[in-house]
Amino acid sequence: MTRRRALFAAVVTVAATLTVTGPAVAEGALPVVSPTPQQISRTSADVPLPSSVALVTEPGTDPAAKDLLTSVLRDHGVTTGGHGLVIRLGGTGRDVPAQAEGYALSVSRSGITIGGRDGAGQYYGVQTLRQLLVRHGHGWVVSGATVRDWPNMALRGSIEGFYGPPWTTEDRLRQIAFLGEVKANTYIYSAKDDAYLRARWRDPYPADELATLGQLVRAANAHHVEFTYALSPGVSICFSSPSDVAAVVAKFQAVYDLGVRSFSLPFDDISYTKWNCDGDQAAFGAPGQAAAGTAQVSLLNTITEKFAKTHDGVRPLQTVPTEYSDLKDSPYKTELREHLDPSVVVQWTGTDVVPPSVTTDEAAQVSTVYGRKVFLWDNYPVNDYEQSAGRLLLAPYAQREAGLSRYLNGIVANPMNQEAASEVAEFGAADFAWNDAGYTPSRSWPQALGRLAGGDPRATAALTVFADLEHLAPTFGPTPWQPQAPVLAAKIADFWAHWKAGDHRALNELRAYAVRIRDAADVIRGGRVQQAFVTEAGPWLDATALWGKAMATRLDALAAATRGDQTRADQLTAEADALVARAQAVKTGNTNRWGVRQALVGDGVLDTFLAQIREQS
Ligand code: 14T
Repeated sequence: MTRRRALFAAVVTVAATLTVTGPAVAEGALPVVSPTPQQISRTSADVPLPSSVALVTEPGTDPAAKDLLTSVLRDHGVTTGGHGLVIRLGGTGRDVPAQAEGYALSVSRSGITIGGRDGAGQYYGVQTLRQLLVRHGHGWVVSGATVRDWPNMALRGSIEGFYGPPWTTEDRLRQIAFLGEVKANTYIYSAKDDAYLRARWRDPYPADELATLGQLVRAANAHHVEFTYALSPGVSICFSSPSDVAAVVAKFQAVYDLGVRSFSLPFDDISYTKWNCDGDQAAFGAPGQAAAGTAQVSLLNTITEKFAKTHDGVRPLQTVPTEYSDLKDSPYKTELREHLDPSVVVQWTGTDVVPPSVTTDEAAQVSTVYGRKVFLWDNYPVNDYEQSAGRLLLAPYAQREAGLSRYLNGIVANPMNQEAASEVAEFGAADFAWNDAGYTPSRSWPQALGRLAGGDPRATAALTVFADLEHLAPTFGPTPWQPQAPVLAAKIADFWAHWKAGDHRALNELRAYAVRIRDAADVIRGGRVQQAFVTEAGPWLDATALWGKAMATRLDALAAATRGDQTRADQLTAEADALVARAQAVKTGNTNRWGVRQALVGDGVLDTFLAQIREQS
């Protein structure tokens, strides 16, 4: 008898009482599971979910995975009373993949088995099971699937690294739970407003702030998320000073004691060609790029030796080099390549701070330059820079090339000041980092929107219309890397083609879409959409309703003019003008570094079209 059989022997009697039918009829499409599993197939007919199940665990069962399974079942009206369908949750079994965080899951009439390579694997197996539950009549069925799954990249998640109003504790707790849901394992705490991370990096936290951090760390651990503590001493550190090195260790020790096991020392956005003390000149020579590299390497290697390698359970130290947004070799990068401890994880943002795409060629080059796989700090959907002022960035996660997992050990998305709205892009980033080869924006994005809409189909459709109007993804230059409102733009192009050919039915079609724009805000607010998103998106939703109404009214004016009723047309044009003025007056609120701005909606597409159509009516 295998170890697993022995452990499960206690429930054999329960299983035996079930009526086992002949070979199951295995047919029908499986629900979409996100992130896309490495292997998933239908191997059984769907299994009805009874109101009570027998939950069988082992001594090695992960407590977070068990809690999650219990709550998923409870949410579907199922108790774990000990009778009914058998659900086994535990450690490695025959089919469990060898990769860290991997899991195997099988669903059949004889029971459900989830085996994980480690605790995270078990937890992810349960996250997949949750997505296999499908409504059937008044109850639920479990899709008859067999899954073998593991991540392609070891580090997946987000970095709170933006400027401007920070996330609240509530935002951070919501984010951590979200990350666990999408099988992401990393939240890097690099909040620009936390003075104890940068300007006052030497100072210990006051008790209340330490308590709040502790709350976040506990939440992270409960969701299999590594709370990564990123201390940025670069602004004032004296690299050669033993007391400054001791201050870094003391700061790390304080959060280690809260349960933190992952650490970063970022050197981004500092001036690296001047020293902060005379001692550094003596220790590392005249200031310059190579000397800066030597000094940073000395700190990173010392902290690796003195802290990371001497403390139980601590992960490899991470850093953001001062040169983080290009591929070119340099004296600074040469120092890192040649002398940085090979365990240290190096971040990189791409060919620019906000690159138009990330390709495998680029990642291959940068991994050669840094002498290791790199960790992508992905500056999407962050909206703290001028080109993103007035915007929510709701386009899909895109333009990252399949195959990046050969050169990247992970991806963290730098999000918006708006936490819930960031989950749209982050969902895609987590999906891609898990399985880059299996990733398609056209499959992932609707899942992300559907999730935000709480599975409400009408609200999902309304969110899709809204997100199209918040689709522009800027770069630091004048050219966006994703266009504004591609769906609306295509509908408008189609309208003009028909209209100019004398086909006036096109007007009704486009008007129907204007009505969907007009009503999207009400549908979103009235549906099962995540409340935090509705609150964050408030001004943009208000503006969308006005723009939609203006568009419908303009089309009505065009229709009136076309049938020769110019009086009515003029009246409608005036009404539309007033609506446009009101739409343009909607402000964002002071929620970003850029302050109060116009809440932009479909800009460059919707406003342009309304101006064009005004000429014709
Ligand atoms: F360290 C980094 F990888 C990074 O991206 N740093 C900042 C980041 O905190 C910020 O959210 C992001 C988007 O604005 O860009 C980086 O900050 C910059 C970098 C610039 F080159 C801000 C302005 C710049 F001109």
